[in-house]
Amino acid sequence: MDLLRLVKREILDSDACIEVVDARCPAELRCRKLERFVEKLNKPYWIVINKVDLVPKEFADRAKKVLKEQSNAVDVVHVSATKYYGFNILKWSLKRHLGTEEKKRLCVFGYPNVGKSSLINMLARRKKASVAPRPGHTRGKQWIRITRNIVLSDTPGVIPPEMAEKEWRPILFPAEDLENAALTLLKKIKNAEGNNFKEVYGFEFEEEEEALKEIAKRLNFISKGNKYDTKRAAKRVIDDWNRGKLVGWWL
Ligand SMILES: Nc1nc2c(ncn2[C@@H]2O[C@H](COP(=O)(O)OP(=O)(O)OP(=O)(O)O)[C@@H](O)[C@H]2O)c(=O)[nH]1
Ligand SMILES: [Mg+2]
Repeated sequence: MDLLRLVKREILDSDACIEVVDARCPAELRCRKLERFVEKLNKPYWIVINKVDLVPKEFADRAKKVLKEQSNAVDVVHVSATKYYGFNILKWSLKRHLGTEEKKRLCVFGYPNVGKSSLINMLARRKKASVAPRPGHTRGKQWIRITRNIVLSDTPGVIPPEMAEKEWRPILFPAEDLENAALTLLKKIKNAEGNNFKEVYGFEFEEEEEALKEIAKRLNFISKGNKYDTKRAAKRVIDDWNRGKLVGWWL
């Protein structure tokens, strides 16, 4: 499955694009290479900072300012797709720049788990795109009308994890080395501007490997030979991050 080819095809098929990023790490999980691809095609794009409900407002505001300065996006908008926050602001912004007459096709792209399907559902105002599907399930593409003249592709472009910085790949590929993924994520969270690690797991940590062992101990994850099951703990950490229970924020 060539995800890059698919996401590029989505972009080529559209008049404008929305790049979705996760509010917890908005700069690390944007894809400059694809932004440049869109720019070369002379198509306007928006950056949507999704999951803003998970971070302090001050941080979300700063992230928006930074992304506005450092990208050629038409606009950068705060959204919480699952809480229906930001819906009108995004729609107004799209209408202001795309007009209200000529028919425009819009596509959504972003790394796995940033909330592309949730955003499409919010914009469609009904359950259309299935949330948390595995990429690649086949279904005829549909265009969803979001304003009188703007239609949205119901098939988001998934940016291949290989396009992300190397350390992110195992985190974005759920099947890859989970322990390595969790250790990388914990390191990022430890050095983040803020995090809720203690709230979630009940202790603070200095060293990531010790943290995984402590999580296994506290959750009573024991493997054969009476050892702490750090693999299971790693899976829990990645799941908690993906579900938005574990939060850290950094630019
Ligand atoms: N807290 C919070 N969680 C969100 C928000 N948007 C999406 N999520 C959650 O993030 C997870 C991923 O959302 P999806 O919409 O499936 O993300 P996706 O980008 O389509 O993911 P893939 O299809 O795997 O590429 C789900 O658990 C959602 O409930 C949001 O605004 N706030
Ligand atoms: Mg999806």
